[in-house]
Amino acid sequence: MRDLEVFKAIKDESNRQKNNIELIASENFVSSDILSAVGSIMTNKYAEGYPSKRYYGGCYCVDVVETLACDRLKLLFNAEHANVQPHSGSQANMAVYMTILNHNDKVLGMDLSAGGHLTHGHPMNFSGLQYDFYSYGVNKETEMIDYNEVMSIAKDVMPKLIVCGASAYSRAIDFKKFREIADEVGAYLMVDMAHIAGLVAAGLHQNPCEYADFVTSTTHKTLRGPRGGIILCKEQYAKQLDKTVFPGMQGGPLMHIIAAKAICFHEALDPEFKEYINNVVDNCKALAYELEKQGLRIITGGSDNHLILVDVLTTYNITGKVAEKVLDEVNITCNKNTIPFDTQKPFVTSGIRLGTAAMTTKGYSKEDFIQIAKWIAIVLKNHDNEEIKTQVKLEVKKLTEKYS
Ligand code: DSN
Repeated sequence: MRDLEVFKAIKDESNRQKNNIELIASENFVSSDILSAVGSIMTNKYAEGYPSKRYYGGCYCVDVVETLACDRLKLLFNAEHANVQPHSGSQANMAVYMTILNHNDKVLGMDLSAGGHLTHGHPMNFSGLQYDFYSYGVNKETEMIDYNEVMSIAKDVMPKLIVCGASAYSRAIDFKKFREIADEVGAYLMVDMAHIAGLVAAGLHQNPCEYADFVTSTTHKTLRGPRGGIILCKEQYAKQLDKTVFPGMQGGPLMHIIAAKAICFHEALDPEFKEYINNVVDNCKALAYELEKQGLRIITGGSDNHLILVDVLTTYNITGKVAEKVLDEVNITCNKNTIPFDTQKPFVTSGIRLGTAAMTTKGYSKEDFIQIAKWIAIVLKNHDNEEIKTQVKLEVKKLTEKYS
């Protein structure tokens, strides 16, 4: 019997994705080919092990997709070794830690409240529980990473591993400088490029594979693939890393997701992808510029990538939590986010995070993003005014219909 409740929720979510302006910086819309692979019969197959070294029979078809995925991924990022089996970005990070660290080893990562990720040492996450994490943040004036300060903290801590990469940082990260810092203190360097992987693939950001011992990422976000994780590393760590992922950490890989990852890398190798990422970045600059023109304070004063952080508390005296809710009321979806040196709790926050990857996939232009910035400003400024919100919601509907 068909599960009507679940299929109703899927239909409702499909309508939500059609009718809303999606500005969550970590989300995107996959191609129909990727969607077909995710929903394919590859999900039926067990394939513990690696291509041609499996613990199950009948793996000759899934071997083809996993080999294609690894080869394409290495080509995309000019990497020596690739593992496409991690189920998520968090598990990719966990696999690297388990490969090179022992319990309680010292690690230096970016503070979550300054833009880092949970798995970069948050005390409630496995990373902070298993390892002795220290953190660096951003400079109070510039709100950007201060590499001299990172060097100084690294020299004090003498970590075994330095983790860089972020979930809410709108500026380019200098991986070469991080390599210099890691070398100075004799640490491994891991880059979590989950947010900017698409920019790296398109050549719009320094390639961390040139500098880091390990590079992890998710395949959704700017890379525009299925939800999942990947790890790239130098050949010298390949054998140990593969062993950590399987049998160390995971059992059977998700072959339908690996098939979709292979398609994602194929799409990202196409010259059209570069054009897409160029548009993502241009659209983000246009969004930041117009929001600032409307009087909103943008963290760091702008963006080099696909996202911006907006300080709504200073500008309109509302919290990120309220801003997220009010924008949702007019069908603009974003997430509340802490800003550097935030005075509010993580579930409340002073800011919102906005990204341009998803709506650029739908074809939105700079002019559209300028219009969206105007709507955001007017709605936040008049967050109690039902008439204004109703009017903006109608205008949002016209725009989303134009692209559906
Ligand atoms: N870091 C989250 C985000 O950027 O939305 C995902 O793990």
